[in-house]
Amino acid sequence: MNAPHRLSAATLSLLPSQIGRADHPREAQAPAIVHFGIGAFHRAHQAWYTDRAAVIDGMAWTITGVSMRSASVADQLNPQDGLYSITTCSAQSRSVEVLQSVQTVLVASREPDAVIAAIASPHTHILTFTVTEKGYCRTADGSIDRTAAESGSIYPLLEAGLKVRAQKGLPGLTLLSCDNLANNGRQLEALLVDFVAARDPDLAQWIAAQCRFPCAMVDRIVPATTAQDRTAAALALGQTDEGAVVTEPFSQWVIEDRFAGPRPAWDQVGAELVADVAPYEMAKLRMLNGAHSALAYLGLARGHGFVHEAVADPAIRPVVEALMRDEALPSIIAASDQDLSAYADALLDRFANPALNHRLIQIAMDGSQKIPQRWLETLAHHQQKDKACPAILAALAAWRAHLRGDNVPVWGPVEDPIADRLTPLAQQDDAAFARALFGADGLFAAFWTANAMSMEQLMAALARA
Ligand code: CS2
Repeated sequence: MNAPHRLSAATLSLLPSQIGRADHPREAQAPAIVHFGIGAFHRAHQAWYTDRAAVIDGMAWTITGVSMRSASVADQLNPQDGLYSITTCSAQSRSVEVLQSVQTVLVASREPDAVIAAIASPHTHILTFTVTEKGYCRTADGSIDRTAAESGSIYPLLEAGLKVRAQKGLPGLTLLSCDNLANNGRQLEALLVDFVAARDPDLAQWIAAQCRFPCAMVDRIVPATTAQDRTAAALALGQTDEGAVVTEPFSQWVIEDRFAGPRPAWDQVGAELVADVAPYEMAKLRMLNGAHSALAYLGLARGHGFVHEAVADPAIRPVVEALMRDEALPSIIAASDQDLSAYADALLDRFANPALNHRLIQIAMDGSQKIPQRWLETLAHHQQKDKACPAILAALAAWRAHLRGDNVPVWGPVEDPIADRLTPLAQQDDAAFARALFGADGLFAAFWTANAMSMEQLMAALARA
C-alpha cells in the first residue's frame, strides 16, 4: 500500500474524518508529567486518559516520555511530534484514534541531563512509572538492590532531579507508580527514600515530606505491537505510524487520592480516585494477572501462542477458572462496589478476545518478579487455613517446566532477571527445586514458605507436570 506521509503535527489535518482525536492545543507552558517506561501500555493507558482529560481541563497536560535504555520509542515518536494512534479492537468492533498528549521522548542512557531537567522543571507536577516489576530493583525480601539500582535504573535520575527541586525551593512532586506490584506507591516511596538516605539524608527527608506516592491499580490489555498492526494502522490513517498501539475496549485506573499538587482531570474521564486502592489492586493482581501467568505457562506447555487460544483449551480453562474463583477470589476482601464473581466472568471474556493476539511468551517473561504478588500471596493466605490450592500449584509446576527449558526449542531462551539462578534449580529433582524456592530458606520464603502439607501437594503437582 502507498502511505506517503508519516503521522505528525503537520499531517494531522489530513487524517480521515472517522479517526477520533481530542481537540486540544499543545502549549509549551502546559503543566507536565514525566513518564518513565514509555512502552505500549503507557501509551494506551495513562497517556490515553491524559489526552481525554485535556478537553475537560481546557488545558492540555503534556507528557515527556522517558525510555531507560532503548531508543526505539524515541525513534518512533519524536519524528511524529509525539503523535501515535491507538486501535481498540474486539471481535465485534475496531476503532482508531490519534493521541496528542505525548510531547517528546527522552532516552535516559544517552541524555540523563535532559531527564533530570524535566524532573526539575517548574512545569512538572507528576512523575508516572511503568518500568515493569524488575525496574524497581528489589531484592528477594523487597528491599532496594543497590547494585541493580546504581546501574541504569530510575533511582539516580530521581535523586538528581528532586535534589535540584529541593535546592531551588520548588514544590515536591507526585510519584505515581503504574506497575503491577502490590502496594506499588508505598513500595516506590520506601525504595527511593532508602536509596537516597544512604547518600543524602537531608534530601531523603525532603522527599518523604514534600512528595506523595499514591498507590494505583492499572488495567488494560496491550499486547506488544507487531509489524502487521503497524500496516493495519497505516491503512486506517492513510499515513505511516511507527508508534501505533493496539488494545482492548476495557480500561480501568483506580488511583489513591493522594497528590502533592495539581493533576489532570483523570477522574472525569473514567479513572476512579479512592481512599484505598488495596482491594482493587489485590483483585487485579491475583485474579487477572494470576490467571494470565497461569495461562502463559500452561498454554505454552500445550503448544499455544496466544491468550485467546489457551483460555479456549478445555484442559486449561477449568484450571484458570478454579484459580480465579476458588483460590484468588476468597483471599480478597472486596470493596463495597466490587463484585468479584462478575469480575471473573468479565476477565474470561476479555481473555477470549480473538482480535488482540496477546502473546503468552510476553506474559511468561520475568516470572520471578510477578509470581509473588500473583500466586504466592494467595497460597500463603490459604495455607493458614489448611486450604489447598491445586490450580495455583499446577501453574507453579508449569512455571518450573518453563524455567527448566521445556519451552526453549519453540519459544527461545527463558527471560527472567534471575534465570541464571532459576534454570539450574529447575533442572534438579522435584524435591530439591521445591525446597530451594519455597522451603524455609527458599528464594521466595518471604512470600510463601510451604508447610509440610503444602510441600506434599506441590510435589504431587510437580510430578504431574
Ligand atoms: C500481563 C499484564 O504481561 C503480563 O504479565 O499479565 O501486562 C496484563 O496484560 C496487564 O496487567 C493488564 O492490565
